[in-house]
Amino acid sequence: MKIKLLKGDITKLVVDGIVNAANTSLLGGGGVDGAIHRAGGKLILEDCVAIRNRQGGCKVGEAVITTAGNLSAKKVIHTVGPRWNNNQSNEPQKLESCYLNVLKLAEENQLSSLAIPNISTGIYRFPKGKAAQIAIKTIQAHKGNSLQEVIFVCYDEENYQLYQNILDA
Ligand code: AR6
Repeated sequence: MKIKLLKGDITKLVVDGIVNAANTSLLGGGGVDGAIHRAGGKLILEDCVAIRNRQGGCKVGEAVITTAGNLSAKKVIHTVGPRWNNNQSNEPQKLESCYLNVLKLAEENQLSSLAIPNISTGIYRFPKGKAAQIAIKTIQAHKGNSLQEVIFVCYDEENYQLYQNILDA
């Protein structure tokens, strides 16, 4: 499985799957979540509402999958990252669990390429360096079956530099 690094807007990518940093309500929000719902249109929200009605949203560390609506992708995988709480609420384990559950859904749905944003490092304020280590370690440990390519998509320069340094090392 190839791992790539890109800087930019994840909603513009042509890939099988786009990962969203959602919240437990699955009803949208700011940051990358807002951008994905705006660009993907109402079909994504409709799927999210159906999942809510079935199972009552999505817990921290878990993931759900929906259509990608108007995006140039087949699916969106929504995962809910932990809100940083001074490392007092198992945030690293919860973030790792996000990546593991995203990979599981990607494989189950036979996706071959996946774009992932820097989950929890915006509004949820998880320290970026620590989050990058967890993201890269968890993705690198995965033996791709359907998955041939994972693209880390950084929106801000700080995350991009952190990812580049770890991936180059
Ligand atoms: N493409 C790629 N990355 C982006 C984009 C984009 N278009 N926009 C922002 N980012 P955040 P969180 C980056 O805040 O910290 C929402 O309201 C951003 O620079 O989107 O997990 C949800 O509904 C940052 O590095 O997600 C939740 O309530 C990364 O995406 C809450 O925010 C994640 O930042 C989740 O907070």
